[in-house]
Amino acid sequence: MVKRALLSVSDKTGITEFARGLEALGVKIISTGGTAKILRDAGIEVTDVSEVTGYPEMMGGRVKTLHPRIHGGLLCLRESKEQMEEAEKEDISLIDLVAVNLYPFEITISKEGVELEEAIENIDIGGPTLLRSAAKNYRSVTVISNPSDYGHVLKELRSSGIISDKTRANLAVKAFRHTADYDAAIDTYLSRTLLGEEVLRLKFTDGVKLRYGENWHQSACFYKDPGIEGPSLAKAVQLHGKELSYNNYVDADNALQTVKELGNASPAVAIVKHNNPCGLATGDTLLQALQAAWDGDPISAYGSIICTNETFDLEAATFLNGKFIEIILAPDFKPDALEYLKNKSENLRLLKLPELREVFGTEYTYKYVIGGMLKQSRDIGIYDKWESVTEVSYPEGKRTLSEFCLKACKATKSNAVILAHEYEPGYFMVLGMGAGQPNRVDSIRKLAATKAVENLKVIYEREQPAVAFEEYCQKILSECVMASDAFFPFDDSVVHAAENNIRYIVSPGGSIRDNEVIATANRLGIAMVFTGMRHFLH
Ligand code: 93A
Repeated sequence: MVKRALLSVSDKTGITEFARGLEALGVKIISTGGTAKILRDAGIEVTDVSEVTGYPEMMGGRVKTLHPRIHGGLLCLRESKEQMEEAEKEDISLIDLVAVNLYPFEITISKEGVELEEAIENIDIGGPTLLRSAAKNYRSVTVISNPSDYGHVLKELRSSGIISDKTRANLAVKAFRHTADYDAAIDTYLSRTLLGEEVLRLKFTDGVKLRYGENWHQSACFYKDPGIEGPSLAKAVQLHGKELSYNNYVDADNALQTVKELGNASPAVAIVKHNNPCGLATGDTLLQALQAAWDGDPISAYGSIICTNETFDLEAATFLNGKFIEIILAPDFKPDALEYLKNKSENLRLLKLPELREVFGTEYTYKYVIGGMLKQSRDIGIYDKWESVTEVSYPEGKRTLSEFCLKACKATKSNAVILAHEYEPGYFMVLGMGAGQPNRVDSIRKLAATKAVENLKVIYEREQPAVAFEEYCQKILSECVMASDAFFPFDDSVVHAAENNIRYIVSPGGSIRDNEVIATANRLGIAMVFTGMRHFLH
């Protein structure tokens, strides 16, 4: 039974309707100054808190509800005979429901040029105390800390005359979470303002238990960041397939970040395996981009995660016939494509992320190391400068291909070397990639170049051009751009590039042997650009 309710809110949204609903159910309403006035003006009968406490609101409003007649009425254990007698003796009436929302501290401090005094006056003391008293006694008291819960509470009261145990428990947890967040915001602000210290606060909720972690013997959870703006896996809607695994989250996030690098101008596709894009391409159509991305490494694409910035259509879905894919992440799916893919496999996860084409809402990335957390600004941008450093000057016509190649490099684990090709005017693909090698030379010599030749073989056999493979291969390699995520410490990478007929190289530069590297490029007739921006990724 709810007989008496205390309403004290800064955000007055919906409070009149709520109070009217309570009044109609015979609930007596107690309220603080501003809230009481609004309710009275709406014709609702209200008892002032000051009438209950016998004290006026004082200290400029800093003390309103902080009184035993209020907190005794909330905290009194109904099942304790002693406490009930004590309440009676002290003339304390029980309060069964509290609706409070707090002084807008976060809004206040987000205002430009806000003074410390104003921020401090917006630290609510009585409000959190009411919420905590009511939440502590949730077995008997209902606590509402957000106007969005008024409707549900009224509905329950109307239908059963009581608030269920489950609702009271839910609302109590919500209230404690709210006061915890509120205090965290105060801590962050005052640490910075009074002490000059930065406090890292990440707010994650809705933890989803995963079946296992990176391996079967590890346990794992995924926590959503409820405040995130723009595209995020936390917002993806799963349309089909079994639940995402730990590795799925990691790889799908890489796929998302990689595709985002390529913008929205034309259909782009990233194919990710083990946190590296093994295929990446743009195209005139989604199918074309998908085919070109697939050609980047048709073997590794087995069991991969595909992300695109384009609505997934039937043509692209049909291309995947007979191919094993873990996840497709897209802004949307055409109905016939969705139907086709659903029939393709029970397990294939289809994730729709309507926000996929929006900009990312976070400027930072975080990484846990044992006993600490690393925070850094995201790796935004691809180059600081565009400096042709060789005798053969770097052709302007290779700039967009080079930019694509650098974007692929950025998304690939270090040491990363990417070979990219403009396979059709204006459309690009990764032809070979070397990722995650402790030795940069291996990334080119043993991986990127070797993979490129292997991939070209597959394309050659499919397309059957009227030239010998060797000639076909050498021509394409001579048109490719090679990007390196960091400078060349020695000239050996350039030598290996030349051995593979690579004519264009992009690297950050900045090595103490830059001169040697440039001299070797000159000797081998290679055109090279220094970008001044390194893109390590670990
Ligand atoms: O200044 S307070 O920290 N002291 C109090 O005793 C107190 N009691 C309720 N702030 C207090 N409140 C807050 O007043 C509530 O949390 C609510 O945000 C606000 C409602 O005031 P009014 O009804 O006068 O608009």
